[in-house]
Amino acid sequence: MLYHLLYPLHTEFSALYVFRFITFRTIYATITALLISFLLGPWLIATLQKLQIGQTIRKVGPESHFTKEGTPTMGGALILLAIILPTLLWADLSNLYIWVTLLVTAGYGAIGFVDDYLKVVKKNSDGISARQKMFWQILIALVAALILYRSSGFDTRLSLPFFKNVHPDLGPFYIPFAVLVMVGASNAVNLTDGLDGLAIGPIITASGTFLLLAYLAGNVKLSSYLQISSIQGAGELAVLCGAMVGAGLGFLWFNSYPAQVFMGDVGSLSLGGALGSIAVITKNEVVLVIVGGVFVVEALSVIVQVVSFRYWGKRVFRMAPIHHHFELKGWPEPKIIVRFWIISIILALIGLSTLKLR
Ligand code: 57M
Repeated sequence: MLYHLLYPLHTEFSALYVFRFITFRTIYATITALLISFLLGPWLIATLQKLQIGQTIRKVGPESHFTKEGTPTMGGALILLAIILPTLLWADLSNLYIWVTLLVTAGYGAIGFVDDYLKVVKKNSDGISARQKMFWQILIALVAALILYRSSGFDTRLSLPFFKNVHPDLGPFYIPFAVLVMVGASNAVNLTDGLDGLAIGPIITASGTFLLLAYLAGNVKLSSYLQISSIQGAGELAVLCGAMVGAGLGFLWFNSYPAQVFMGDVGSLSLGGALGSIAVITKNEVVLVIVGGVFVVEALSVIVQVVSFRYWGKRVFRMAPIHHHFELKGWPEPKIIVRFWIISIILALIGLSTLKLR
């Protein structure tokens, strides 16, 4: 909004020319998101506590979690606000990619909100059924994928790190592929969100990485120098990624061990969906598997555990997702969290290195 209001005035006030720069608007979107989180965080936590919107802890889980009973949840609503508002303020709102990403983020947030609301407020322990959740996730991703597919100049060729000359053209199959990436990312982040700060840490590193990747993809000179897909308009997503970094850091302030608030499905589903859609738009779906490796491993640990238990009656991990395995091995919660963060930073660096390894 500010871009549309203030940039045109640069002919009279030359200082306003700065609003043209994505870098400037990205920095201020990050700061705005941080301010929103810091200003509203304490109020939100107090309100959630007053309304008794607290987490119920399942008794089958690690004992260390029993003390977390009643911790306010649905803090993801604040994350959403701290992403959407700064994006509306600082991004170029004529950019299609911004709206597609906001559609997936807010849409998945709405699914998560209804699920949390049913579980926590209405005390319906199952929330929305897994099947219904999947239906709405696929539907929203499908709408987003169709909009992208029909947009002018959308490239249906897959971009692969390490193989600069291999670009398999998926044609219309790009649509189900994009849906898979968005739905998969959303559910993987949801599974990861089981220890204080465990999901939001890697979300911050992944958003920061995609901030850079989006900026580079949108810059004609830099993308051609790096031999990556050049996507006109993708650079604007750096502003949204900046807001994600700010919102993530602001939330971590309150979610760090011992957490004062959990994000709930409203946070985890929407953040995963946001990352998935940004990866699709910037043609970094495979890079997302590396950068979001923590989420991938968490999801794989569940698949391996379920398959092995169902077919061989044996558990591979003491408990899945894998963070529970380490908890049951006796690792203190903060140690698991920080080690997973360290791994996510290493993976982000490897993901960035693929820019040169093509
Ligand atoms: C959500 N939710 C957390 C919080 C958070 C198929 C199966 C593997 C599914 C999986 C599952 O349901 N995962 C999705 C995980 C829950 O957190 C809430 O949920 C939101 C995210 N959606 O924001 O509102 C608990 O996680 C802890 N937590 C923190 N700090 C945080 O910042 O400590 C969350 C955020 C919270 C809190 O304790 O209550 C969750 O874990 O439930 N199911 C599981 O993960 C279960 N695993 C399982 O059943 N494993 C079996 C299967 C795979 C065969 C096995 O290994 O044998 C475990 N979940 C729990 N207890 N709670 C089992 C033990």
